[in-house]
Amino acid sequence: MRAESNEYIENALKAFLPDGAVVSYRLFGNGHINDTYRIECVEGYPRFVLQRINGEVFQNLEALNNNVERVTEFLREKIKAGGGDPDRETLNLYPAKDGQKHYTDERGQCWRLTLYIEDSVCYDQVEKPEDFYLSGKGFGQFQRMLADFPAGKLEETIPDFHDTPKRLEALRRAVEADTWGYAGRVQKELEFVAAHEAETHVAMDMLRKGELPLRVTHNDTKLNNIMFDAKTGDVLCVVDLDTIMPGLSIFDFGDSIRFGANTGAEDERDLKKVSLSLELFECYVRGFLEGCGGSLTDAEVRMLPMGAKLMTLECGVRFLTDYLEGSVYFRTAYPEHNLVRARSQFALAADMERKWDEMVKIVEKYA
Ligand code: GN1
Ligand code: MG
Repeated sequence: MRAESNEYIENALKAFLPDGAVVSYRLFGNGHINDTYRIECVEGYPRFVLQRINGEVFQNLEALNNNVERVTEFLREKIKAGGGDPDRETLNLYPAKDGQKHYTDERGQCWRLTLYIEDSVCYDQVEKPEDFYLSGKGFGQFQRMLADFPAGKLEETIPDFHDTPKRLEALRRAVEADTWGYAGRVQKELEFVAAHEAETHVAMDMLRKGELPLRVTHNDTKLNNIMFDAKTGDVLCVVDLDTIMPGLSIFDFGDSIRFGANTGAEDERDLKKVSLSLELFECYVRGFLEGCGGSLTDAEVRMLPMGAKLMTLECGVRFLTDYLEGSVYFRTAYPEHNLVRARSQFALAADMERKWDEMVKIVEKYA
């Protein structure tokens, strides 16, 4: 696991908080990209979450900070206007001593501090189907809240993030380079990808033809990127706003299904445990469509199952690429971790194909 040296963490904390305010810090959460810590303070201070933003992944930190600041300010006002609690229902960036909402250390590493949301929980796997329905509603509402956010003010923090054909090109380059000599081990996976190549173009083609609208989307709608109220059980706050960019609604729908409607974990080794739960799929469809509140076009609704398959295939392709490149992008716990993840994604995509007609029928039922 990547983790920063204490000296850097403490220096970062000093940029935000007065000496003596911090009591302790510890690694927090299960994100694959940034380093995240929970900060305990002396009485009189709230608890915080400190993050070092991964500058290898996010090469344009200025754009990222702008996006997150603008979106959270916008959401704050929306939540206030709707009678909600902006301190709990969106991320709150805590300013550094110099007034900036982030701090860059002497190595150029960027840090931010947000309020820890008390009495909240998040899940790495669905425990109750109702929670998954609520997460769908939450991500749908999130998208609807941002519907009138001026998309022109958002920068692309990672260009072509969900351009699946480009992700396949990157895989091809990794196979050609075969830096670590692993390509021979993944022939079966490469065949699976090749067999699906043609359909990976479908969403980007529809976007280009104007058949799917460009919206402001979250782009990383895993179940563990939404917080629930520990007391009421209701969905509270969408987090991990680093990839908010113009995108397609079916990406947000699809990534949630990829992660949350899988009967196994994202990194399940036993592929017999990996499958699409149609029950959970249905819960999410119901929640997401409710949350979007009729704002999706017929074409978007019709393409929801395809969004799920594309995001699953694409994520598998990204894990496989990273495996071939020596696991430099996603945080891993052991050497084959990205290969295990890729295999489970492909197994899930294959199961979606077996259940395709049912998926389509479920979407039609709620459309
Ligand atoms: C990363 O940061 P985290 O763990 O929420 C990744 C997503 C992947 C996901 C796979 C910026 O998300 O795109 O879908 O891992 N984030 C980035 O679990 O690449
Ligand atoms: Mg996350």
